[in-house]
Amino acid sequence: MSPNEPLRVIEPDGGVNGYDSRLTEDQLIHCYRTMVSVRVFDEICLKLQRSGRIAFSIPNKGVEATQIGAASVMKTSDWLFPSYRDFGMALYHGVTPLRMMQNMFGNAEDQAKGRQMPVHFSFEEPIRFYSISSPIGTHIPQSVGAAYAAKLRGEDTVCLTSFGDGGTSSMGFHSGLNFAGVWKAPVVFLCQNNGWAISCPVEEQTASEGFAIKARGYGMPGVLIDGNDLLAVRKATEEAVERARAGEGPTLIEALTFRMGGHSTSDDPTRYVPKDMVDYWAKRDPIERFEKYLEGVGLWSPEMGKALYDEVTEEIKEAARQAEKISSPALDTIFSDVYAEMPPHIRSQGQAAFDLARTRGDAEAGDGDFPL
Ligand SMILES: Cc1ncc(C[n+]2csc(CCOP(=O)(O)OP(=O)(O)O)c2C)c(N)n1
Ligand SMILES: [Mg+2]
Repeated sequence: MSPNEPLRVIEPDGGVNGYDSRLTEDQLIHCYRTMVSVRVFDEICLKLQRSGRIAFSIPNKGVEATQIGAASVMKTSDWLFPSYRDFGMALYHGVTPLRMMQNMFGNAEDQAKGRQMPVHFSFEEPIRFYSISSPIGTHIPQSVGAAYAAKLRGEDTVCLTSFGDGGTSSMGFHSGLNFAGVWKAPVVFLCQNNGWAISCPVEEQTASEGFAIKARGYGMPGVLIDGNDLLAVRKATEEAVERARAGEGPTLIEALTFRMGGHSTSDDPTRYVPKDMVDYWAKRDPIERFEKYLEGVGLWSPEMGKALYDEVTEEIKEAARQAEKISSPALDTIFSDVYAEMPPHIRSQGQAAFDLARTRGDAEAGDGDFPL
């Protein structure tokens, strides 16, 4: 697909070719722990969905290094404009698995009060994690607007905007990159080329020789990297963020990776992904790659890996247990945060609906007069 060699830092044997990530030992372990957490969160969500306890989930197996490598460069004063396959970015910056599980169950503690689909997280802290939107590519121009606004205000804010190979076919991609190029908005565009847009292979997504090359048309650098190499992702993101902070404008990064699972829990990839492709990428697992690197610098052993996996599994299972116990949002919260001042006709229609729900007993009606 892309004829140019992607940027690589971690060699197959775990050695590193001349890049200093400046990550401390603790930070390296944190990157590793977060990648493992993403994978375990997926495994547990798949079981929760298959047993009918949550409605839906989106797997990240295979793309963990791209998410975590990029997130590791961002400051908490920056903005993340993620795709639905990016929750590892939030985990990296300290969002707890419990907060994420509240969303998966859509319960009363969920940041979005159960009004979003599972996996469509939004967090205001510890990092600004923009509400994930399902319509593909819509967040791209929004992130450019946010970045440009920050620039006008003289703030030192960079937006990291992540989307897939399929996202490059959206109108948002073209208008967003064009605007960012012209106005030198401080944005890093991270295209996660994971080979598929649901069942559409990347060869049918574009007639060009790849995605990084498209940057030229918008007057910005385009960089092709190995997305399963956490340090290569970090290096390319660092350079792009530096450019953005220096007022030099946006960069488009194309990270080559692979979606090792289905598109979502509603998908069966064995019906369309060739087996030899799955085997090829199984040998290039981003977590195993990073383990080799960590082992080479004396930070990893199979025993350490097993202990960390068990610890993370228990933490995420406990988060799921707790989130499952919390009740659904009260019915009357459907109007919270919608109006500064509730229009009278909405107020009376809402009250009538909630009174009906109370009489019928077929929905949780909350525990007070509407609106609370
Ligand atoms: C505008 C729009 N069109 C179609 C869809 C249906 N859809 C959901 S995910 C998806 C594939 C996106 O693929 P990609 O951008 O490569 O991201 P990936 O899922 O591979 O991470 C599609 C077509 C949608 N959500 N929004
Ligand atoms: Mg894709």
